[in-house]
Amino acid sequence: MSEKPLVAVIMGSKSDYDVLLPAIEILRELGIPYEARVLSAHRTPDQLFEYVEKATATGVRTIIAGAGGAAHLAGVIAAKTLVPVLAVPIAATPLNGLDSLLSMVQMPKGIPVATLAIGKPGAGNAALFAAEILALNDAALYQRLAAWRANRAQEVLDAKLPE
Ligand code: RP5
Repeated sequence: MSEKPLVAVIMGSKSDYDVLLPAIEILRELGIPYEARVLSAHRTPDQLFEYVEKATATGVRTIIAGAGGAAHLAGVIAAKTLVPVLAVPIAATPLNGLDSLLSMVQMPKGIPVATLAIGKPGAGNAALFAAEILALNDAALYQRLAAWRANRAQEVLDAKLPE
């Protein structure tokens, strides 16, 4: 997107991309400028901090962080900024995302991380949550979000079951 990003989607590995795609798709659908990056808390900590500092200084207002395993990505990002951090646990190990979920949701008091569901549903909801945050100060986005939700309701009402 060419506009200045309002949301940063950060993933710990390129292998997380597929799971975070629903977040990216919803941001696109709602017309929210975003930027997606692969940055790891343990493999590229310096570059991660550098990016978070720069992104938040230049307009990013919500950060979505997806990672698997001992997922400290969202927590270390939250430690470096007051911009809200929405975490998406990813099933990347034999523990199927429970490891990542607990790592994200069990942040010690003082540094909050808002943790969504494991995997793609959580990724989609992270984007919707980011949209809700941004819509508090953006009436046009609020309308797009309301229309998006109304369409989902209509899909349920229009559902046809086999005879
Ligand atoms: C985490 O380890 C990443 O977020 C990813 O979910 C997991 C596996 O990473 P790769 O080995 O695929 O790079 O840091």
